[in-house]
Amino acid sequence: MSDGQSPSSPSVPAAAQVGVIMGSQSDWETMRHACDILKKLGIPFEARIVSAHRTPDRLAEYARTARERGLKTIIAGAGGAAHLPGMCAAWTTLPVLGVPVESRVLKGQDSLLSIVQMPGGVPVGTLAIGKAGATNAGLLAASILSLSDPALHQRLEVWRAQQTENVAETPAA
Ligand code: RP5
Repeated sequence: MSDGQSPSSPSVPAAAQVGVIMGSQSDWETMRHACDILKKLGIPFEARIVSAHRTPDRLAEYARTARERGLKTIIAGAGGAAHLPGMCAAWTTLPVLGVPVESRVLKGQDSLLSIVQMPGGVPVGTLAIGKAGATNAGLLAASILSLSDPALHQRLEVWRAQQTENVAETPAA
Protein backbone atom coordinates (compact mmCIF):
# COMPACT_ATOMS: atom_id res chain seq x y z
CA MET A 1 0.00 0.00 0.00
CA SER A 2 2.18 2.83 -1.28
CA ASP A 3 1.81 6.49 -0.44
CA GLY A 4 1.43 9.29 -2.96
CA GLN A 5 4.35 11.36 -4.08
CA SER A 6 4.72 14.82 -5.45
CA PRO A 7 4.64 14.76 -9.26
CA SER A 8 7.41 17.38 -9.37
CA SER A 9 9.85 15.43 -7.18
CA PRO A 10 9.20 11.74 -7.72
CA SER A 11 12.05 10.52 -5.50
CA VAL A 12 11.10 12.55 -2.44
CA PRO A 13 7.71 11.72 -0.93
CA ALA A 14 5.71 14.90 -0.39
CA ALA A 15 3.90 15.42 2.90
CA ALA A 16 0.52 13.73 2.74
CA GLN A 17 -2.45 16.06 2.34
CA VAL A 18 -5.09 13.35 2.40
CA GLY A 19 -5.28 10.46 4.81
CA VAL A 20 -7.01 7.37 3.45
CA ILE A 21 -7.90 5.05 6.31
CA MET A 22 -9.78 1.77 6.30
CA GLY A 23 -10.98 -0.64 8.93
CA SER A 24 -9.34 -3.75 7.50
CA GLN A 25 -7.05 -5.07 4.81
CA SER A 26 -10.24 -6.45 3.25
CA ASP A 27 -11.37 -2.86 2.57
CA TRP A 28 -8.37 -2.17 0.33
CA GLU A 29 -10.04 -3.53 -2.83
CA THR A 30 -12.56 -0.70 -2.45
CA MET A 31 -10.39 2.03 -0.97
CA ARG A 32 -7.66 1.69 -3.58
CA HIS A 33 -10.03 3.45 -5.98
CA ALA A 34 -9.84 6.59 -3.83
CA CYS A 35 -6.05 6.29 -3.86
CA ASP A 36 -6.02 5.80 -7.65
CA ILE A 37 -7.81 9.12 -8.12
CA LEU A 38 -5.49 10.93 -5.70
CA LYS A 39 -2.50 9.52 -7.57
CA LYS A 40 -3.92 10.56 -10.95
CA LEU A 41 -4.45 14.11 -9.69
CA GLY A 42 -0.99 14.32 -8.10
CA ILE A 43 -2.25 14.69 -4.54
CA PRO A 44 0.10 13.37 -1.86
CA PHE A 45 -1.69 10.93 0.40
CA GLU A 46 -1.09 8.20 2.93
CA ALA A 47 -3.05 4.94 3.22
CA ARG A 48 -3.38 3.22 6.59
CA ILE A 49 -5.36 0.42 8.23
CA VAL A 50 -7.03 1.91 11.30
CA SER A 51 -9.88 0.04 12.92
CA ALA A 52 -12.37 1.73 15.24
CA HIS A 53 -12.99 -1.59 17.00
CA ARG A 54 -9.75 -3.56 16.73
CA THR A 55 -7.27 -0.68 17.08
CA PRO A 56 -9.16 2.09 18.89
CA ASP A 57 -6.00 3.73 20.29
CA ARG A 58 -4.45 3.83 16.80
CA LEU A 59 -7.58 5.58 15.55
CA ALA A 60 -7.58 8.16 18.35
CA GLU A 61 -3.88 8.92 17.83
CA TYR A 62 -4.28 9.11 14.06
CA ALA A 63 -7.29 11.42 14.07
CA ARG A 64 -6.17 13.66 16.94
CA THR A 65 -2.80 14.38 15.31
CA ALA A 66 -4.02 14.51 11.70
CA ARG A 67 -4.30 18.28 11.37
CA GLU A 68 -0.97 19.05 13.03
CA ARG A 69 0.69 16.48 10.75
CA GLY A 70 -0.52 18.48 7.74
CA LEU A 71 -3.46 16.42 6.56
CA LYS A 72 -6.28 18.50 5.09
CA THR A 73 -8.93 15.85 4.54
CA ILE A 74 -9.49 12.29 5.70
CA ILE A 75 -11.20 9.58 3.64
CA ALA A 76 -12.40 6.78 5.89
CA GLY A 77 -13.82 3.53 4.55
CA ALA A 78 -15.33 0.70 6.55
CA GLY A 79 -17.90 -2.05 6.27
CA GLY A 80 -20.58 -3.62 8.46
CA ALA A 81 -20.77 -1.81 11.78
CA ALA A 82 -18.82 0.97 10.09
CA HIS A 83 -17.93 3.23 13.01
CA LEU A 84 -14.55 4.32 11.67
CA PRO A 85 -15.62 7.50 9.81
CA GLY A 86 -17.83 8.70 12.65
CA MET A 87 -15.31 8.04 15.40
CA CYS A 88 -12.61 9.66 13.28
CA ALA A 89 -14.81 12.74 12.90
CA ALA A 90 -15.31 12.77 16.67
CA TRP A 91 -11.54 13.26 17.12
CA THR A 92 -10.88 15.90 14.44
CA THR A 93 -12.45 18.94 12.81
CA LEU A 94 -10.85 18.12 9.47
CA PRO A 95 -13.35 17.19 6.74
CA VAL A 96 -14.05 13.45 6.99
CA LEU A 97 -15.44 11.65 3.93
CA GLY A 98 -17.01 8.28 4.69
CA VAL A 99 -17.04 5.39 2.22
CA PRO A 100 -19.42 2.51 2.99
CA VAL A 101 -17.64 -0.68 1.97
CA GLU A 102 -19.90 -3.38 0.50
CA SER A 103 -20.32 -6.01 3.19
CA ARG A 104 -20.84 -9.70 2.48
CA VAL A 105 -24.11 -10.24 4.36
CA LEU A 106 -26.04 -7.00 3.88
CA LYS A 107 -24.28 -5.74 0.73
CA GLY A 108 -23.17 -2.47 2.34
CA GLN A 109 -26.61 -1.28 3.47
CA ASP A 110 -25.36 -1.74 7.03
CA SER A 111 -22.16 0.20 6.25
CA LEU A 112 -24.11 3.03 4.62
CA LEU A 113 -26.55 3.47 7.49
CA SER A 114 -23.79 3.21 10.08
CA ILE A 115 -21.87 6.02 8.39
CA VAL A 116 -24.62 8.35 7.23
CA GLN A 117 -26.71 8.58 10.42
CA MET A 118 -24.40 10.87 12.38
CA PRO A 119 -25.80 12.99 15.18
CA GLY A 120 -26.00 16.72 14.47
CA GLY A 121 -22.70 18.36 15.43
CA VAL A 122 -20.24 15.76 14.18
CA PRO A 123 -20.39 15.65 10.37
CA VAL A 124 -19.26 12.91 8.02
CA GLY A 125 -19.69 13.47 4.28
CA THR A 126 -21.08 10.12 3.21
CA LEU A 127 -20.49 8.73 -0.26
CA ALA A 128 -22.07 5.85 -2.19
CA ILE A 129 -21.47 2.19 -1.34
CA GLY A 130 -18.36 0.62 -2.84
CA LYS A 131 -16.13 1.58 -5.75
CA ALA A 132 -18.17 4.61 -6.90
CA GLY A 133 -18.11 5.98 -3.36
CA ALA A 134 -14.37 5.51 -3.03
CA THR A 135 -13.74 7.13 -6.41
CA ASN A 136 -15.97 10.06 -5.54
CA ALA A 137 -14.35 10.44 -2.14
CA GLY A 138 -11.03 10.91 -3.93
CA LEU A 139 -12.60 13.46 -6.27
CA LEU A 140 -14.34 15.29 -3.43
CA ALA A 141 -11.08 15.49 -1.49
CA ALA A 142 -9.52 16.94 -4.65
CA SER A 143 -12.32 19.51 -4.90
CA ILE A 144 -11.78 20.56 -1.28
CA LEU A 145 -8.03 20.92 -1.74
CA SER A 146 -8.48 22.73 -5.07
CA LEU A 147 -10.13 25.65 -3.26
CA SER A 148 -6.66 26.75 -2.14
CA ASP A 149 -4.56 25.13 -4.89
CA PRO A 150 -5.02 26.65 -8.37
CA ALA A 151 -2.74 24.07 -10.04
CA LEU A 152 -4.81 21.24 -8.62
CA HIS A 153 -7.97 23.05 -9.70
CA GLN A 154 -6.61 23.04 -13.24
CA ARG A 155 -5.77 19.31 -13.09
CA LEU A 156 -9.27 18.58 -11.81
CA GLU A 157 -10.83 20.53 -14.69
CA VAL A 158 -8.70 18.58 -17.17
CA TRP A 159 -9.70 15.27 -15.54
CA ARG A 160 -13.39 16.18 -15.87
CA ALA A 161 -12.98 17.25 -19.49
CA GLN A 162 -11.21 13.98 -20.32
CA GLN A 163 -14.00 12.02 -18.65
CA THR A 164 -16.53 13.83 -20.84
CA GLU A 165 -14.47 13.18 -23.98
CA ASN A 166 -14.31 9.47 -23.15
CA VAL A 167 -18.08 9.00 -23.28
CA ALA A 168 -19.00 7.55 -26.67
CA GLU A 169 -22.06 8.86 -28.46
CA THR A 170 -23.15 5.39 -29.56
CA PRO A 171 -22.86 2.06 -27.73
CA ALA A 172 -20.24 -0.40 -28.97
CA ALA A 173 -21.70 -3.47 -30.67
C1 RP5 B 1 -14.87 -3.61 9.38
O1 RP5 B 1 -15.25 -4.94 9.33
C2 RP5 B 1 -13.94 -3.41 8.24
O2 RP5 B 1 -14.03 -2.09 7.80
C3 RP5 B 1 -14.37 -4.41 7.21
O3 RP5 B 1 -15.13 -3.83 6.18
C4 RP5 B 1 -15.23 -5.36 8.00
C5 RP5 B 1 -14.74 -6.80 7.93
O4 RP5 B 1 -13.40 -6.84 8.32
P1 RP5 B 1 -12.55 -8.19 8.18
O5 RP5 B 1 -13.24 -9.21 9.04
O6 RP5 B 1 -12.57 -8.55 6.73
O7 RP5 B 1 -11.18 -7.85 8.67
O8 RP5 B 1 -14.25 -3.30 10.58
